[in-house]
Amino acid sequence: PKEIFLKDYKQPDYFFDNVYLKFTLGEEKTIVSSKIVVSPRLEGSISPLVLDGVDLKLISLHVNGKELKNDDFRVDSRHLTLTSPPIEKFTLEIVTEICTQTNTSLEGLYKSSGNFCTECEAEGFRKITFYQDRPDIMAKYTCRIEADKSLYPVLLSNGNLIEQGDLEGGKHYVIWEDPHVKPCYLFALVAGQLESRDDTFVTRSGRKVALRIWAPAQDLPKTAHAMQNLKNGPVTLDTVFGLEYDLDLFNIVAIPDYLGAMENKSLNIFNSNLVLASPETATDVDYAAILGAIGHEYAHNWTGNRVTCRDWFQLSLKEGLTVFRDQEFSSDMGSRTVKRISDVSKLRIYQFPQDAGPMAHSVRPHSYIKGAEVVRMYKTLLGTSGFRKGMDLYFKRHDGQAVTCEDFFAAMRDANGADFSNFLLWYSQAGTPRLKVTSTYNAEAKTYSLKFKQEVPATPGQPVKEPMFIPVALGLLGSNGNDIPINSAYHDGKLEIITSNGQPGHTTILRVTKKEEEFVFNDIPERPVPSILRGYSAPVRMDSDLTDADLYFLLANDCDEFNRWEAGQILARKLMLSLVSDFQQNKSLVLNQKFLHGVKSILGDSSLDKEFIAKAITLPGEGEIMDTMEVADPDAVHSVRSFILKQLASELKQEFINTVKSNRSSEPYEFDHQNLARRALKNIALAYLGTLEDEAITELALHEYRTATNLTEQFAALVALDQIPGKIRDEVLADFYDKWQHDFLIRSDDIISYHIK
Ligand code: DPP
Ligand code: ZN
Repeated sequence: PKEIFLKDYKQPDYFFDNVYLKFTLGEEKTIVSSKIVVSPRLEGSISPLVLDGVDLKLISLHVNGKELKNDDFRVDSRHLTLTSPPIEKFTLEIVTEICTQTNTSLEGLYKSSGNFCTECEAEGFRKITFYQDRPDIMAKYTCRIEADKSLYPVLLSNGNLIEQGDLEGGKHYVIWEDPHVKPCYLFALVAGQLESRDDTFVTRSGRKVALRIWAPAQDLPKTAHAMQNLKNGPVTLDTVFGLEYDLDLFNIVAIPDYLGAMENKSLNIFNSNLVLASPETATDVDYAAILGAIGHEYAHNWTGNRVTCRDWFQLSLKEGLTVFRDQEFSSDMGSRTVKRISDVSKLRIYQFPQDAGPMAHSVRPHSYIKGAEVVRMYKTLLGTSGFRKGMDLYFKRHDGQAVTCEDFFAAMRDANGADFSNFLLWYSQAGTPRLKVTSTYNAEAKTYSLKFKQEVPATPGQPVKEPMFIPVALGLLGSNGNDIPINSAYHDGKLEIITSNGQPGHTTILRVTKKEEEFVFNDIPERPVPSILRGYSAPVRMDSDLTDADLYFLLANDCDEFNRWEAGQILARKLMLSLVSDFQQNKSLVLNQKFLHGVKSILGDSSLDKEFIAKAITLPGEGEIMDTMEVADPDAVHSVRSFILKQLASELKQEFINTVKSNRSSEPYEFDHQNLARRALKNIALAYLGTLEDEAITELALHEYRTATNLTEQFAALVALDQIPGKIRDEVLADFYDKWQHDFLIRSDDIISYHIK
């Protein structure tokens, strides 16, 4: 197929109003009959109607009840074209045969572990029947399914179940009707031997919604956590934007072999590992992933389903916004800072290297995580209530429509009368902007200046870049560690009144939009330490002239926890790089005492959240360090990282042992913030201790392994023991293997990363 460009978008010549589908599911072949009510966009004008279709066998074709003759249509391997369809509203009936048994593309309708299921995003529906397979065709669907009753007792599709009954020959049927218009990529069908866990939740307006999680019978006990998330999720997600679930039934299906998850209208489908969990087989990380995935797919009901994408170049319209919404949802359930740290780490590990390589592409068409950062920047610029106003206007204008990233931008701008200058560049310009910041303090004038210089590196196809609109969240810390109030500044020579965005402290949002610009803050009584890009307010790479002393000061004092963590990471990176250079010159390695004390004081600070402490005392990964080197030296980086870990472990041995002991619990596993924070801290302490070859530590880790009531703690103990060669290690590894070798939910990635070490 030839490449498609955004600029070539054309409105469809025909709209589909209603679609009636009938599936006769069979072992050899499945028959799909569709009856579509078609409206020409411009009544009276003739243009061919081109339908997409791949791997389909056309059985019959009728227009307004009359069979079409051969010269009225053409079929090739990708399309069915009606050369001169009626010029007024008409019905089109198509019968096709599909072979689900040989469909191994994981698109369209296919068999998976004995069940029928569908995946239609982005262009899978064309493998089910001939259709205008594009998201701007939004129609109401009714779906009848017929199948063998004993093989496929459960038959599901979108919307409400309006009829069901038995048929001759051991077959049965159901009819599902979805009252909401939708694009065909949100169509879904599932048929198989599944059982459900049932519950309900009540919407904001007091309507009761039935919740069902479907899975193979043996998996049902492991759906309790997902159901809990589902029950809590809708309430939380709804209240934030005043939205409400719009049907009386919400189905989730969890099946093995499914690729990820899919937000089909009222029938979300997930790979089992994004739904099933039990304390013995899932870690806290897995539990959090399930929370995020359930929240994400549910959130799509409004951001993606009710308002969808005009074309696939707009993918980040729904994905960026929905990733942002699930991030916010998970933040509200746990620690906001820690969630932000994890999301930013993901962005840096996965997105930034891609941005810098031959695969660099802009947020549009398909960057999920950077798309979420763009949505977050709207919120940073507009504040919570301004962002809400923008969302309200977006839904008011576009409910039931297929729209573009510009429409979202316009809603945010218009609802707030905002000046967003060149903000739209975030969607089209690829690459990670580099922001250089330099500072000067003028003691006589009591002014403090920050100069920003930005550069967006060239990427394939985009050699020359424009400067971007970068919201910089800023605090200026005085020597007492508190923020100095910021009232006004000269911005490129003009006096600007800078107002805080209402967040705690005095966080100010600077609008950095030019290649080079300067802000000079007035009435600053002493040289401050700047906390720049608080909460990581824009997805850029920043270099600043902060000294080590400044960074230690931020690490100890910044009211923005994200930047406290960031300061610690920058210090750790600097330390690691300087030790790498010592290592390369065969110098003996010595640990900086200031760094040791920094770690010690964070570890001992009982005012801090435990999960935050665990993040803050985790050293940057080897990959992250190599990413910043001209020539990567894996051996040096590994040796240096191991050296620091071991030094910290031996210097802080007693503190780490106390941390392990004081964070034990014999209570049954709970996935709540308090407990997962406790486990995170205990496990990092154990990981440090595991670097010491010490009998007492082996005993301690073995004790943790044996008494663990959950995989999170047991696995951490296993990893600690794995670092200490000997009989105990071999026995424990064999024990773990024997216990879990047959359970696919013990995540293969955990095991693989473990075996590679
Ligand atoms: N649209 C899907 C999702 O959001 C992509 N697999 O999860
Ligand atoms: Zn999504």
